[in-house]
Amino acid sequence: MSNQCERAVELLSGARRVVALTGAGMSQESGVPTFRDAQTGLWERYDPTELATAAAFQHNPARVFGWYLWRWQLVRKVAPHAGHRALAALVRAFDELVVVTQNVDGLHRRAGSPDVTELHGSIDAFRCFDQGHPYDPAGLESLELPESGEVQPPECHVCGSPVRPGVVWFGEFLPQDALERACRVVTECDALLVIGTSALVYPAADLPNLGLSSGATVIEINPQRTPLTPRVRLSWPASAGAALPALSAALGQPVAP
Ligand code: BV8
Repeated sequence: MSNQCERAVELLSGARRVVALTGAGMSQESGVPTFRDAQTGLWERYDPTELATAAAFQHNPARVFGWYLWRWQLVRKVAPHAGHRALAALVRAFDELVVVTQNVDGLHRRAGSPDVTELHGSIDAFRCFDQGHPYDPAGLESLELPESGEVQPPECHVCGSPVRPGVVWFGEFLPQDALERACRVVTECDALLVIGTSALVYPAADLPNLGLSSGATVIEINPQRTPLTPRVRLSWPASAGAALPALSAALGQPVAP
């Protein structure tokens, strides 16, 4: 068992309520590119923060919708990795383990985590731009993306406005209930695991500060340092896919690789 794993077990002993705050790095080992990674292929010339906005969608709906369709089709083909499954198993090691995720890929739910708060929505939930009417993407999963990657968004069956992904774009407010729940559970938790996030996107990046000021023991799992690293109780420089299965095994909840 690594020193960091031993230290994490020590720090978590006695913890009853735990929160796991996850970012794009949590899904990297499932094959979902993170935001910090250079965009792959078609998208390498774009900055994600310039595509993930309502203004970008209104300016070039086909490019933005094509990007999300490409990501949505990718996410449907990948699976949760052992780190996701370890987080789901760790629920049994504490009275409560809430996953608060910035990710929109749904992999925590698919891994079996029973209590997941999605701060930035879900790439699976399509709705129309003007009035938020839900849109069933059935049939889009097999749509071949053209060379350009640009796909004209379908029109809402109710009001005719263009269909957008059900995610929170930059400049948009987070779902009030999700943010309020995240703040509440972080304020009340004994320990906060911060996994696979660059801690640069707000207001999610404020949650670890809220945990620290509420007296939580904060453990960061990330191969890279982040602005949070100097202030956490334990910095565990490892991937989510390596650290979390080691931690769940050490806490008596082993998962298959
Ligand atoms: C808002 C959905 C109110 C879309 C996303 C202060 C307060 C409030 C707002 C702001 C503020 N300052 C600035 C803002 C504006 C903005 C913001 O934060 N900008 C940043 C760029 C500075 N915030 C907003 O606009 C938010 N809205 O506040 O509303 C408002 C309203 C109007 C006007 C003003 C304010 C909305 C933010 C949500 C945006 N939507 N996602 C989509 O997915 O397409 S954010 C998106 O990017 C992701 O969801 C994710 O949150 C973020 C990327 O961050 P990470 O998840 O951390 O991923 P990243 O790639 O950065 O890092 C990966 C990490 O993993 C790295 O550290 C790496 O080392 C590590 N890693 C890699 N591999 C592994 C690993 N770790 C473990 N294991 C591995 N294998």
